[in-house]
Amino acid sequence: MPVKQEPNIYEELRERLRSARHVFALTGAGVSAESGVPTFRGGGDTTVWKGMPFDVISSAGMLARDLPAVWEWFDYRRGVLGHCQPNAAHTTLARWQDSFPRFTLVTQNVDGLHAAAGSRDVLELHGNAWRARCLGCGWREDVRHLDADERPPVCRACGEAMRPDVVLFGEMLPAGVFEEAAMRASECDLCFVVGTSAIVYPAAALPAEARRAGAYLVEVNPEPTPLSEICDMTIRGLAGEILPRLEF
Ligand code: BJW
Repeated sequence: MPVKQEPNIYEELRERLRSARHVFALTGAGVSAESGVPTFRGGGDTTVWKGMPFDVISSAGMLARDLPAVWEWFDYRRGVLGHCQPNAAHTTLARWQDSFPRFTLVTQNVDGLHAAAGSRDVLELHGNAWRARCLGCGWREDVRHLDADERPPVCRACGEAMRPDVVLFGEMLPAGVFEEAAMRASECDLCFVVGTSAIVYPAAALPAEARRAGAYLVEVNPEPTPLSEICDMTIRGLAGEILPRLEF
């Protein structure tokens, strides 16, 4: 199917937004890029830290081998995130939550910027870098409440080591979150896919599920992705510039 990218797409999309009953949005690292958060896969390269590609350090295997190194990586990441503010894409999506009979926001991001922009009930598929989780009893705690010199931190509930509460490669997603997202994807009539390379599963399966169920699928990304082919409309541009133009 030919993808649309003409000047009048904005008016067509505003019309679709005006009549939508359930808008569903899946976001990825690109939605936070204009806030200064590095993406994972950009310009043909992948993020590398201390000589390790991110998919090595952000993996279940690395967690098992070297938990302090994983903490060091996430301490570094939170050091960057601490200087980042939500951008116009985050604030537009936050406004949308009260603009439709139903709205669902699903993110792969662990940066917490959707909530910082005012979005409620965000389905965080890959967890949150600002939370720690006990390896023993599952107790969760805001990292900012933990001793920054203790790596790994020790759980106040049971004394076991804690880990960043994120989903690493080779790990299962939090129980129920993907299932909830998939159910909502199958119930939406307008689906936005914003700032994701759409290669990490199972998240990348959600837009196809929405389309299978009859939703109109829109991608906002400066680059093509494996999903572009099945989209009804692709808008090649930056999320922080495109989404505010869709105010209806
Ligand atoms: C802009 C922009 C701007 C730039 N505006 N856009 C099926 C087939 C093959 C493999 C698998 C499969 N099912 C599962 C797997 C294995 C694996 C997987 O998917 N691998 C693929 C890479 C092949 N999946 C998993 O392991 C998942 N677990 C799982 O499936 O459990 C069951 C299982 C267990 C064991 C074995 C098998 C199955 C878990 C995945 C967890 C992903 N975790 C990470 C790290 C989180 C922690 C951390 O932050 O370090 O999540 S990986 C990383 O990728 C991160 C992201 O959330 C995720 C997605 O990346 P995203 O958001 O798309 O970012 P980028 O950087 O890739 O793309 C940015 C995009 O933005 C680009 O397109 C730019 O163009 C665009 N952009 N500026 C708009 N201003």
